[in-house]
Amino acid sequence: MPIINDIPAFHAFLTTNPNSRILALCGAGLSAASGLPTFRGAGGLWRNHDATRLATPEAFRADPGLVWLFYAYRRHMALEAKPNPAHHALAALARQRRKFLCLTQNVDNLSQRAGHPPSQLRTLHGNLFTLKCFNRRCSHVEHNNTADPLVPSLAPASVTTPADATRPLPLVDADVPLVHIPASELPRCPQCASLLRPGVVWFGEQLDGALLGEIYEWLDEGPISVIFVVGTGAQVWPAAGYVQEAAARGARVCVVNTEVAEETLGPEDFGFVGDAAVLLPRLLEPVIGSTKDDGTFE
Ligand code: BJW
Ligand code: ZN
Repeated sequence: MPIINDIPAFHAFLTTNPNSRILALCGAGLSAASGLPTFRGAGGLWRNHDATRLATPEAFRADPGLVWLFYAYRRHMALEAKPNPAHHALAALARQRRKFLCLTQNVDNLSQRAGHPPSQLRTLHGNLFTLKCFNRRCSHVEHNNTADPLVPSLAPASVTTPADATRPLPLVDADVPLVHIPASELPRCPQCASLLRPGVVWFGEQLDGALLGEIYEWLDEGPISVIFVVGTGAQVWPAAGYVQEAAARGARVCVVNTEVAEETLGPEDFGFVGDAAVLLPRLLEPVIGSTKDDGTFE
């Protein structure tokens, strides 16, 4: 039986391994307390929508306006959101423990905004605020573009009136008619005039090879004491594979999620059921200290 919701047991484990290597694999649930929806499950972005119509190169080729509307909305939501105590706790852990590496599948930039040291953060699926040229022969990339709206035709995705505040993403709300945005009104590459695309990794696309190489180098540097699996369904590859990779290097798995499938955990593993924004600061308290009113740690 895994160890479920036993914070003192986890604290004892953490403090008896002060110099060990720690890995985290994070997903959309990490940002749920910041008000950003997850992908799958109740309230998920893809609940009423076929993900392959929005997050594949084929979808972009077929209707770049529809895909851009989806990402323009996500950019707007992420810009309005603030990092939550879970992002801050992981950033504080990184500052305290140089041997901690955080792999995030999230593209919302919230870990970066929480001050997570860049050398200890790997963004597996890219970033909403990176723009890339869709033309494979062109190498144009722009980082940290936070313009909102990006172009006038994407302005509808940025509208957040009080009446809209509780509305789901227009694309998944069947009552909101979809507007067709012609390609001529979408963001264009300054180098070759092809369409720009969001700098995220879509289904069927390879993750950045250099980034994967760096992660394997880190994995192979030695044993790992624990892998935190935070707010992710761990269903998407290759990200999900890092849980097994860490376990194969000795790591105990520590799942922090509103839903924990106990049967997937080993007898030495930990499961904590609840909001990552509440649990992570408590779980990490022996290393990062207790939370102060301003959200930092002492
Ligand atoms: C809370 C909470 C709270 C809620 N607190 N918790 C090997 C085997 C099988 C399939 C494949 C394979 N290799 C490749 C594939 C195909 C594919 C894949 O994995 N498919 C699976 C679905 C089966 N993978 C790929 O295509 C990848 N490319 C690749 O491998 O290239 C080589 C290759 C290509 C083709 C064939 C073979 C090899 C690329 C994957 C890219 C994924 N991209 C997306 C979109 C990014 C852009 C965007 O954001 O729009 O990334 S998909 C989407 O899923 C997004 C996420 O990062 C990712 C993971 O989702 P996540 O974060 O886990 O979210 P949810 O919603 O699933 O879960 C949220 C969790 O939080 C839940 O558990 C909740 O309970 C919990 N939660 N509130 C704590 N408050
Ligand atoms: Zn270009």
